[in-house]
Amino acid sequence: MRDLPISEDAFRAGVDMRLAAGDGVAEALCGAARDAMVPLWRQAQASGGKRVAYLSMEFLIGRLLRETLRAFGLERAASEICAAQGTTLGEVFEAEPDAALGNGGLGRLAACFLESMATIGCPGVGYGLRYEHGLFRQSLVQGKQVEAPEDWLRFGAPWELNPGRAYEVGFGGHVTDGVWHPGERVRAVAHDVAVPGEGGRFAVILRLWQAEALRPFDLGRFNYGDHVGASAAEASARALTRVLYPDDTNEAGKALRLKQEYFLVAASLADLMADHEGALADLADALAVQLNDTHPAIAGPELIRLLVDGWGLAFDEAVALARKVLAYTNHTLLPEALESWPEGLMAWLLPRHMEIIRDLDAALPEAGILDHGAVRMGNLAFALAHRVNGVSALHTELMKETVFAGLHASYPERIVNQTNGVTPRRWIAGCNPALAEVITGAIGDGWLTDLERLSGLEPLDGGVVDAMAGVKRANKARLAEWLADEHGVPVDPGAMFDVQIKRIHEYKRQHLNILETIALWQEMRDAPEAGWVPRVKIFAGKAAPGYHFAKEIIHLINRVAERVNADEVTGDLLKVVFVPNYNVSVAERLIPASDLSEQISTAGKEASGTGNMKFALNGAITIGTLDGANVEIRERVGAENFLLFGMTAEEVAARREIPGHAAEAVASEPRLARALETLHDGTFIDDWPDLFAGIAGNVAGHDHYLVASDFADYWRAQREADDWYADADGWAQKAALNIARSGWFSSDRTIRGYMRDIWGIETVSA
Ligand code: GL7
Repeated sequence: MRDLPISEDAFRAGVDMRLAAGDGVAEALCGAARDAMVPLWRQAQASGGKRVAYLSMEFLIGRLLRETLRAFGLERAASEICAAQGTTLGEVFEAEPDAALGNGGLGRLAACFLESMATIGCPGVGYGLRYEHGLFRQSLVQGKQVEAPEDWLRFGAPWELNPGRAYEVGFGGHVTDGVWHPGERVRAVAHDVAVPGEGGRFAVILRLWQAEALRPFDLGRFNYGDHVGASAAEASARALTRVLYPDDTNEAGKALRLKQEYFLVAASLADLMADHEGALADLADALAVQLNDTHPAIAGPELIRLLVDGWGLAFDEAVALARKVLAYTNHTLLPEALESWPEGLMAWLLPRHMEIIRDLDAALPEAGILDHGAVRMGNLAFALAHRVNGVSALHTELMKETVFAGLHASYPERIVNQTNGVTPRRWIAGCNPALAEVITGAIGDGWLTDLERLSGLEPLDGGVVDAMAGVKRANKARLAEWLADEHGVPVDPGAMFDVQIKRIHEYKRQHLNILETIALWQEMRDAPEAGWVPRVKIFAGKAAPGYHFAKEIIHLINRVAERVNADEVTGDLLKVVFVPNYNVSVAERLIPASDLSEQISTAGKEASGTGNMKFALNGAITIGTLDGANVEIRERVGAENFLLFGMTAEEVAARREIPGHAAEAVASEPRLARALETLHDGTFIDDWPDLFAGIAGNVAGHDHYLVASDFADYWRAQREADDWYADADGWAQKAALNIARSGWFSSDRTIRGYMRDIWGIETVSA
């Protein structure tokens, strides 16, 4: 085994130098840690064998300092440096802005994947966009979501390395005799962030493209007196990578978004082809390109264009070669999220690609690429991939039966499953170090890079279960303090912490949760002495700015919180908290302190979920439907350690066909009917009693997401949760079993699956 690229001494010297140069402590630590990675960065760039390029419009990386220091074993040295400077490492960690270059699960998965690749030694590179503004900052004004731009670069970019690579990317223009003459060109400039793996022996590069003008400043125009216009080209180019589209699963079919997608793809493929040294025929032996959802699906036509127009391959040969290189991951079945671009827009922005797409459609009529004047990106991605994967067992089966039924019939070998995973470095060791210590005490080192070793916690030792319960108590006490100090809500740390944190979306059914909360509050008020198990209901999540219904749900939760938290009758029996500005760092704070994990989507809608895995690994018990990876979590942790409720995907489909299903469900469930009343009788907002009537009308009316039909069973499961929690030892046992049996949900396992089944790549030893 090679020595680490940095010793504690070298690190300290690096920090000293930067402090002497006037950097702050945080900048000095980041800078020295980054410089420590330069050898790994060089090594990762020089990879000789086959490698994978992971193309994604989103990488939700979060903070990097804590993870980097841990990977290199530099935490102790860093703490000492902080102490000498009169601060603490914790404070410095808190000062780092979250890099939120993603919306939610899809982007966070991409970040976990890079870290896992670096840990297990999978040669690869991530390609994304360097959005100046990541996902918006959410604040609450009178309970309503207000968006402000997030500025993660406000302190500069201490993690970036400059590879000195740039490519021209064209748009628009025309095609003459098969040659594309773009009407507009911009430059894509690379900014690298090295993601180190555990032990700091290997790193994966995340290469983020920023758009710049070819000629940033027009001196002629300036001299002529047009002082603003002189910089117009720069402003227009910069707009390309200015903001992340803040939509989660709803696609906004905007030209700028398509431009962003092509910009990512064109720059990344140009970079990869520039690095390809062998014969063209060997391309697929040197390179695998993974498309993270359809967002980079224009990579298919772009690669064919490069091969045909640039390298002179015949169209059929180019298609075959492109397909050997490309693979596509589908992350959602929601119809509104399946990208499709009008042919007119595609032809205007990318005329040569549109020709190629038409040729593909003619050559592969069974693929259904063109449909009613639109390019269906899922079908295009499928047609040009040698493997198409879903992200949980259930989701993959549903893909075969629904969106891709026709394509699956034509290409039965193509669809495979790779159930998602999460990196245990960040999601156990980083965010819950005390739990990691208990685990190491029980089963020794090594589990962080071989998570299935968690099964060695069984048979459970009473002392270990108690220690885990103690860690949970301490985490909850710390969270309670933070909720009181930062958010002004005092809560009882002994209460059950019941947590739903994720994007706000009808299919994720935060409204089911808040309606159950209202019903619970009502029953508690009716009989406050009835021996209730105290609860703290915690919510967090952002709504897409244009998603009105999701924003109403946020508003409702906050209004309920205001009323319930001030209620002296229920007092500490029930508190409701909406934590603003949910991001990776907030998740890292909440998950280790959670008892109950809410995974309550309408069955068939959540492709996988990854939060569900993080909670189980931190000893929370799931209350959930048979949806996405919940199914596999339940199989592994055991039905007796999982609070199941609700209809199956099949039952959901059947139920929807029954006219009046919601009204019937409401009529047969007085608790729900009574809770719905409060949405238009002024209970939560007396000067505008009808404000939430829209939500009530939806649930009792059309109710596409079957909130009403699943309510009674959800209530039942929640009361079962109360009973379980009342038995503290029994709960601690179940929580410990969730930890011991969730080792399979490491993203290391997922990446090994991609390497074996999709990429055909072997690990390298550093
Ligand atoms: C998502 C799915 O909704 C989510 O269930 C899944 O865990 C994640 C990663 O595979 O991908 N698909 C999607 O479009 N977004 C997701 O989070 C935004």
